[in-house]
Amino acid sequence: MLIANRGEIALRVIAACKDLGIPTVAVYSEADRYSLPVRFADEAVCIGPAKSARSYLDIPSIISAAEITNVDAIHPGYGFLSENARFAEVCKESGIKFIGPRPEIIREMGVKERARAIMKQHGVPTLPGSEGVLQSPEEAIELAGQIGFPVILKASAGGGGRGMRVCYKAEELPALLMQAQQEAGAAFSSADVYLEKFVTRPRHIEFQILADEHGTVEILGERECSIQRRHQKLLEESPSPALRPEVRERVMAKLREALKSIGYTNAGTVEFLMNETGDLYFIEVNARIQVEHPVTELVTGIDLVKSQIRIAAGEKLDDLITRPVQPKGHAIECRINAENPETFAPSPGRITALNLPGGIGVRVDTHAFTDGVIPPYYDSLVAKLICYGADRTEAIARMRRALSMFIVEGIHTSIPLHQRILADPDFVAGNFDTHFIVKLLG
Ligand code: MV4
Repeated sequence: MLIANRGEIALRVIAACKDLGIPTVAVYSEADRYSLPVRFADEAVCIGPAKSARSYLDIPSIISAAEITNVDAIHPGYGFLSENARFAEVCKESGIKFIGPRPEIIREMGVKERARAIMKQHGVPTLPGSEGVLQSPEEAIELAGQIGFPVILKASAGGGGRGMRVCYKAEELPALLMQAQQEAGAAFSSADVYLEKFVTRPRHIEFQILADEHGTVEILGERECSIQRRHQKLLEESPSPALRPEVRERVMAKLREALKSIGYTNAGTVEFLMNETGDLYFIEVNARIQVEHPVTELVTGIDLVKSQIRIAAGEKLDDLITRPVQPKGHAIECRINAENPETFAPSPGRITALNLPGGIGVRVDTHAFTDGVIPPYYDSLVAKLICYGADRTEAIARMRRALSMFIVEGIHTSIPLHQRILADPDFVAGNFDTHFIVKLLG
């Protein structure tokens, strides 16, 4: 198998392959020549210069590397080409199994108002909003009048918060629509925009999916991802301290049916917003493994990456896991980034000293090592510190202990910020939403 990625997720996929006895091929840019994925894979191929557009995003380079090494499959990890339907299609045309959903599903889920319509059709709760793409400012005003302000305009091809505009009154809607369309066109080469009721101060909750190629879909509980800054998640946990069991059960049942009927396969995440009454509303589907997947692995005992590979090999979910999955205990992940903890400016460079915490209930997923370099070209994730406990209190205690024993020298990291979060009374009480970090930093 070829791993079309870098950093900690490339190592994570190599680990799953080693557990399965599958030989691996790493691909790397010139900036990653001395990285751990290159050392631990059975083979390694340089695919181009540091800039992602000419290496980790370059489809012909990656396919060439796959052909010369004669691999059977490609795992895309997260980011880069992981949700590129064209890449999944090229893999298929080249006789290489892409570890992920079919290209048509990736494409369909990537059109956000399509995904929304499909979920709605299957009884998954969605927010009031447009039927599809907005056709005119008049239509937007009419619709917003019916729904009630505030409303949010979102890029159909968007994600991660780009191309979004919140609107509080009808007079401002035409200008905001133009801005959203302009930004969407520039960023995603599609100016399509749709409209939804705006949820103020939502919580962000997502469900982990596994689905085999024989029609079986399983939901592995949820992750609470509200602790974020500018759409970058900082801390995730499972289960959510805010989700009522009856809401969880109802949404999971609808979701299972929806995904089954669309023929979703492999791993995926379905994102929801929670409003102040504790109800969930679908926002989007991520057709890939996510950064925060270890949180689910710790509460379910299921190796999600290994499951992805075995599903892609045609195995049945019932031969992989015991259903229904019943998560147990509590897990929290802190994303340790190479950044200045005050300014959030990236802090790439050489790691001169490193101590990784361990002990009971502590897992570290990292590509960092002493004298290793965090290059400036890619995202700043240095390590994921994931702690497990029988309950949330124990998971928090172990996270505090592990953070206090985590040493990274030579670069700045977000460890001090994580210590502040873990010390905050509202966080400890489970009382927070997506505005938590803004409030914390005051
Ligand atoms: C929203 C919303 C409020 N109402 N949709 C931001 C990223 C994109 N995936 C969806 N986002 C939002 N959609 C409605 N109808 C607020 C956000 C949002 C947000 C969502 C999840 C996590 C953090 C966020 C931060 C700001 C805004």
